[in-house]
Amino acid sequence: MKTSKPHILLILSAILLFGFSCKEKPIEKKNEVEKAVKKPNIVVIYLDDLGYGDISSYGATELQTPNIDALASGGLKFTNGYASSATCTPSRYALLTGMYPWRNKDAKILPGTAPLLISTEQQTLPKMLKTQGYQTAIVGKWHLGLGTGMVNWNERVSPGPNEVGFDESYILAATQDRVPTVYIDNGNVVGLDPNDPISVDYKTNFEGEPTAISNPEMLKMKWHHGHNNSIVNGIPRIGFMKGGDAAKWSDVDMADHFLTKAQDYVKNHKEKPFFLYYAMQQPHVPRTPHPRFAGKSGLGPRGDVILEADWCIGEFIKTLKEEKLLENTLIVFSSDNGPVLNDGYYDDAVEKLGKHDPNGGLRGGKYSIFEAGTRVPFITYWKGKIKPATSDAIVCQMDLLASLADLVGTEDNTTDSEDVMNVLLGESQKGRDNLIIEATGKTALRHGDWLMIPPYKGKNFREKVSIEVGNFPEFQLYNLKDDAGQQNNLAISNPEKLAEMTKIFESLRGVDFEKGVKEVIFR
Ligand code: NG6
Ligand code: CA
Repeated sequence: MKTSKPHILLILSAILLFGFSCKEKPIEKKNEVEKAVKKPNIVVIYLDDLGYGDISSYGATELQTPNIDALASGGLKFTNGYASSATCTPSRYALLTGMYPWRNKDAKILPGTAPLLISTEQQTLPKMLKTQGYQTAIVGKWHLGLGTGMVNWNERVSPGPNEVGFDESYILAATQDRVPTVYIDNGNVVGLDPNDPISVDYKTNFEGEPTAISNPEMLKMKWHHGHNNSIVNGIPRIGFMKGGDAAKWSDVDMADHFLTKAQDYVKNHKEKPFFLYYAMQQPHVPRTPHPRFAGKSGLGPRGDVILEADWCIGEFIKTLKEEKLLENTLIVFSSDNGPVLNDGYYDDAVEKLGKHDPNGGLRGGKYSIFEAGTRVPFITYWKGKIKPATSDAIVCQMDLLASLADLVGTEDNTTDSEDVMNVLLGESQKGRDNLIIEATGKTALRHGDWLMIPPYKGKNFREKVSIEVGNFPEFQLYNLKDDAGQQNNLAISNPEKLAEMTKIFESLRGVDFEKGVKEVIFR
């Protein structure tokens, strides 16, 4: 979205360019200008399924996350920071493209064999930054599809992150619980032995390959629902995979592995500004803490991997400091969706929960249109630039594209992303007026302190994961300021507010309830 504020970097550039243009060697001088107007590095640290209440700076008492807390206490801690969706793929789609995921019917949890969801023609956050001289990279979880159909994992896999704006990519294709369980380095499976080619299928097993059903004795982790296909490292996964033995990742080393990649990236890209999307895999299932962290939280593996993630973040920040990059790096910390305890494995997340509340008092969880689905920890940190504070402004990860465009001296008018850069820097409290949130195809409207959920069919309680997803046959209206836990539906007692909210929702979603629309789903 358009910014009204002339940008400081632009002005500086103009002054410097004007000054230098009068002198003799314009080309050399232009390089000096670029150096003088140094753009900040940008790092997005993105966790997977971390809840609003999962870190101590957001109220957790049973878990201590000192490194994330240092970002929160030294930066801006948002209390109304949103992912666009209550599941991974749509959230990541919105983060990278600046588009509402419900505009794309395929933006739903993808299998490991899904084609690339982002069109190579589409605007993306890394593409925008590249036009402004940035080096761009992703390290970690992708989950936005790869290739155009049948992927041959034994050749370079493309299109993928490198074709939508990332100069460099080191990823896991989908999720830690989905095959193929291999790292992919700029499109190539890492450590692949050509004599042991990889085949992947999400429908049928390969003859003779063990699964959780045929060979339960091979399991080190038990499945609860789903997750009963191929077994890798004793962990049953979603999908079938054959071959690629030497290339298979070690689950317990994954956090260290991605950390090293992220550290190496910043060490080796100091000459020009960089954008690093560090997409960590914790605390998504399967939760596989390194033995250094196993048992450390007392809350079972889910708590342990949160401690592990916090440690990784501390190490990563140390590297930025050692490389003298911290003062010139904007860090955005968040999570792709809310928390879930049992997401398909028996791993003590429920049994050892104790007093820990991953939701931080919010209703619902992952998959839910209630607040815990999309309201997540959201922190901006920039040493010496952002003053420590808490902000209640409404911000969404989808807004990073337009906001960062503003920061680096350009603009984006082509997406749903709104420029809230001043809010992310703590210079304004005026975030978004309206935000549509999404959960498994269902949408709701946040407007000011209010949240309106239209009627939805289907069950409210998703039994397998024990989460209320928010489906009710009537309209729901909550005042989140007075009722963060969404206990009092005011739809009947406040018809004026409901009518106002319904109108905004209808105009943003392009529907008309009065014309007999019963349910607004996008796939
Ligand atoms: C679900 C999986 C769940 C998780 C989720 C994706 C089953 C039964 N459940 O389908 O375990 O992988 O997909 O999570 O298979 S997300 O954070 O990437 O959206
Ligand atoms: Ca997720």
